Amino acid sequence: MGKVALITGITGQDGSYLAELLMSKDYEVHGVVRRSSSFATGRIDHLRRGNESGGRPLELHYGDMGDATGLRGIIEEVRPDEVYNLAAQSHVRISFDQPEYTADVVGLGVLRLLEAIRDHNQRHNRAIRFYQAGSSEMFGKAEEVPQRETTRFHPRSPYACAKAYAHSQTVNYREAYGLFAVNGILFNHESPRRGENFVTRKITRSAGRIKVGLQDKLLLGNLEAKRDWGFAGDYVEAMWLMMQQDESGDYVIATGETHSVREFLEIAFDRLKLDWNKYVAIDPRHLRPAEVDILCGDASKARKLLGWKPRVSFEQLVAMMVDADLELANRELRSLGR
Ligand code: NAP
Ligand code: F7E
Repeated sequence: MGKVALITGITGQDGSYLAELLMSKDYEVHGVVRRSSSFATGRIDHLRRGNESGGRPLELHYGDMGDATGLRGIIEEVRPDEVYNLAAQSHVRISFDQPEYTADVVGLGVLRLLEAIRDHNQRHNRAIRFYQAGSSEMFGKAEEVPQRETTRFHPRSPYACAKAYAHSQTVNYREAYGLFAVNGILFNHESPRRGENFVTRKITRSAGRIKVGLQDKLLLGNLEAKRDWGFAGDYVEAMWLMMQQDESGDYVIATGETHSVREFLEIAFDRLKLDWNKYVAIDPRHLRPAEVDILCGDASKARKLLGWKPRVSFEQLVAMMVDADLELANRELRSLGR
C-alpha cells in the first residue's frame, strides 16, 4: 500500500508539481480546493485521470484555510500519512492591500491545520507528518548574505510576518507535542506554471506576447531587487525529502545565486531578440511600501542531510519560461484567427 498525502494549495504552482511527484511515487494524493465561481484547476486537470502507470487519480476536497471545521473534517476523512501545507495568499505586494486576510490564511490557517493534526494523532494514535511552506521573505531585511537556517528573521510585509508566525508555530508543535513538523524555507522558485502576476512570469509572458505583436508595453516596479531564483520542479523534491527523514527540522532550499529583476528582464528579452528598453516602463503601483533588497540562500544543510541540489540553472530556467510563453502567445494568436 502506498502512502496517503494531503496537499493544501494543490491548484497552485507548487501544488501541481508536488502532486505529480507524489503520484509518480505511488502515493494516494488528495488535495484541498476552495470554492470559487470559476474553476481554478487548470494546473492539475491532467492528474484527475490518474498517472501514466494507471495509478489512482487525484481526489479533491472543498476546504479553506479560514475554516477549521472543514479542515478537521478533511483530515478525519482522508487519514493522510503526510500533510503538505502549500495554501497561501502568496503575493507579497497584495498582502499590503489585504494584511488581515493574509494573516488569517497564511498565519492562523497553519495553526488550524496543526491543531486538527495534533487532535487526530492523539485520538487515533497516528503520526501524521506536517510540511509547512516557509519562505525566504521571512529573512526580509537580512543581516547576512547568504541567508541560512540560523539567520535572524526580519520580515518586511504582512505576508512575511504571517509566514514567520506560521514558522514559529510549526517549531512549537514539534517541540511541545513531538509532532513531525518540517519548515521548508524556500527561496523564490518559478516555472511556466508560475502565476502571471509574479515578476518572472510577468516578464516572460509579456516578452512572448510582444514578440508576436499582441502587446507593446510592460509595466514593472523595482528592477534592482535581487532574488535567488530556482525551478519549482526541483524544489518540490526537496519538500518530499524533508518529510522522509528520521527527524523533523528546518531547511533552507535555494540555488546560492542571486540576480536582479533587471538581469532576468535582459536575458528573457534577449532570448527573443528584443530590446527590453523599448517596451518597459516603471509604474509606481508595482512598488512596495517596504522592499526586500537582496535574497541569496545557503542550502548546504539540505545538500548534506537530504542530498538535495538544484538541477536547473538560472539561464535554463529563464529559457524554459520564455520558450513556454512564446508557444502560449502563438496559441493565443491562432485562437484569434491571426
Ligand atoms: P500559488 O501558486 O499562489 O498557490 C497558492 C495556493 O493556495 C493555490 O492553490 C490557492 O488556491 C491556495 N489558497 C489561497 N488561499 C487559500 C485559502 N484561503 N484556502 C485554501 N487554499 C488557498 O503559490 P505557490 O508559488 O505554489 O507557493 C506554494 C506555497 O509556498 C505558498 O504557501 C507560498 O506562500 C509558499 N512559497 C512560495 C515560494 C515561491 O517562490 N513560489 C517561495 C517560498 C514559499 P486558488 O488556486 O484557488 O487561488
Ligand atoms: O517579486 C520586484 C518586486 O512578486 C520579486 C512569492 O512566491 O517569492 C515570491 O515573492 C521582485 C520584488 O516575488 C514587479 O518588488 C518589480 O522585489 O515575483 P515577486 P516575491 O515578492 O519575491 C517569495 C519567496 C514568496 O514566498 C512569495 O510567495 O520583483 N518587481 N516589478 C515586481 N514584482 C511583481 N510581482 N510585479 C512587478 O511588476
